[in-house]
Amino acid sequence: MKAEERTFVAIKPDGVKRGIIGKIVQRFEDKGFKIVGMKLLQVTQDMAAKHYEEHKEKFFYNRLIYYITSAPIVAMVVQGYNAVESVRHIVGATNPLKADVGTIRADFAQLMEYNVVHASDSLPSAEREINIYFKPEEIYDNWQSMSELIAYDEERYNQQGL
Ligand code: 3AN
Repeated sequence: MKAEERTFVAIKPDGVKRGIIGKIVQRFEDKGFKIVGMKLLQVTQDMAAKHYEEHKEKFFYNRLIYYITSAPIVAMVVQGYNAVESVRHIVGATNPLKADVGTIRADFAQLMEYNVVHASDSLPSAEREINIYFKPEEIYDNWQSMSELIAYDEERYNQQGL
């Protein structure tokens, strides 16, 4: 069953400071995903608390809030088939040591506390997180990506009754 989804991805302060924004964005573009929202922004204390509310009681919570607000992030809305699960595959396990080679965290990160990217872990989380970082009018889906135009010609298949 083909399902187009939207997920939230953030290049965290360590990724921005290391100058690897382009390399990370490239991974999602290479996969054929459509980036329908993207901006550099400074996460406020309020946004950070909302984003990480599930970790409020964890021992690493204060460091997590400090880290995510320590420099700007690049926030993205990434759209495509099974985007939530697929993007998590590309990102890799939370602990870079356990992440599969070829994933962003395995290839670019050493420590769990500085693991370069965030990606939503479920469709409800994606919706919640997109709403923290984006207004509806900041998401642009009124254009066709190369994958939509050329590679995934669903319309033609449907026209032919295939
Ligand atoms: P993910 O980012 O893979 O969804 P979460 O949501 O469990 O992982 O954790 C959010 C962030 O909290 C991680 N990216 C990492 O920076 C930090 N974190 C998670 N678990 C730990 C831990 N055991 N020790 C230190 N930091 C952690």
